[in-house]
Amino acid sequence: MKLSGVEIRTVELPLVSPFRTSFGTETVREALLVRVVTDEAEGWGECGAGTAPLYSSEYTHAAADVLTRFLVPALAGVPGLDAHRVAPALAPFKGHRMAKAALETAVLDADLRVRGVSFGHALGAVRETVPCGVSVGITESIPALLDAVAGYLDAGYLRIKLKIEPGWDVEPVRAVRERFGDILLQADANTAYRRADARHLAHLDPFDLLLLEQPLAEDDLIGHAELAARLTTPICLDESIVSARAAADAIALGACRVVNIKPGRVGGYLEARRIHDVCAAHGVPVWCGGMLETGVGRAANLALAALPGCLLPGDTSASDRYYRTDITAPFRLVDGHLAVPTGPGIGVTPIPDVLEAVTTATKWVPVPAGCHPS
Ligand code: OSB
Ligand code: MG
Repeated sequence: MKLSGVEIRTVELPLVSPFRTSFGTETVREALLVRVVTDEAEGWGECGAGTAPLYSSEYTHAAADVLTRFLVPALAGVPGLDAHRVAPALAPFKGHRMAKAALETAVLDADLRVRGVSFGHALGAVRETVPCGVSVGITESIPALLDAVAGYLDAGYLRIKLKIEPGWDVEPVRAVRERFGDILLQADANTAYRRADARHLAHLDPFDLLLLEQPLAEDDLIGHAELAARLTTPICLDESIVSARAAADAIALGACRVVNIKPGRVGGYLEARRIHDVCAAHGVPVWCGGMLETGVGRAANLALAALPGCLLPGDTSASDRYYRTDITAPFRLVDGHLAVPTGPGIGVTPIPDVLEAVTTATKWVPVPAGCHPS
């Protein structure tokens, strides 16, 4: 494939309800969409970064900037460009994994469209539909939380994840467990606790959570290992797992028994697949996380969620859990499951009118033909 340029588009989609976590409240999802244009096909990718660097160091404007100045130009002249050549070409640039992931995904999408192969097939998916969970934000009161959870269970979600933080942890977990009984339930702290909170977090143990996600800082694998030894609730890592090596380290240290895989956080679907494989080799179950993606990101995440080692329901919720109008044909929950797209590439494309309506900025970054033969 010969790359002629990359369009970097900022979109803003209002969320159907505010999403509050320990790191802030989102009412609008600001996302970057990357469209690569090649001589053979176009491809799409979505950047998981949010408006502010609160989940990780990345944020939308920085992602757009690094893509424009460094990442897209680095693909000029890569001979025989395909998705496998993207990460090596971008490796000199430190960090910015979500920006890199969006670009690699778009190249992979274009490549697979040319070859008529779906993302699921390319990654090794073994399921046509995937079981879905939902991530429930912090609410203003326990009754409001119980109402929200009841609505999601009525909609068919098979697993509930509660966002927690100091002051909103044991009581909401207890209330949901007591009201809804034997549901699949887990909690996500997004790094809100310290090592010294181990005794407090042990109060979650009686509630049979599937897992406790990322209680401590991103760089605190030892702290997670110490905490894991003091809790019966399995620790799952999200923010800490930035690569297959990080996953191998976390497993070797006993820092987690479960891994949340987000392709953006780890630099793309190829690294996500490697993490899946490392975890599978160690008997560590994984599941596909989410970053409030539009249909573009969701489509690719569903392919990942269909891998054999994804043994727990993911944060791969239906379009209407996030948006009144998604930018692709909406993903609908059927018996708690979403269908894995089967068309070439990610299997979906943005609906032009909807896309235009939510676009707040567009930038075209031309890629000059390189000097290498391809
Ligand atoms: O920690 O998993 C997280 C959303 C934004 C940033 C971080 C996280 C989340 C979620 C929602 O939990 C997942 C989703 O439904 O997309
Ligand atoms: Mg998380």
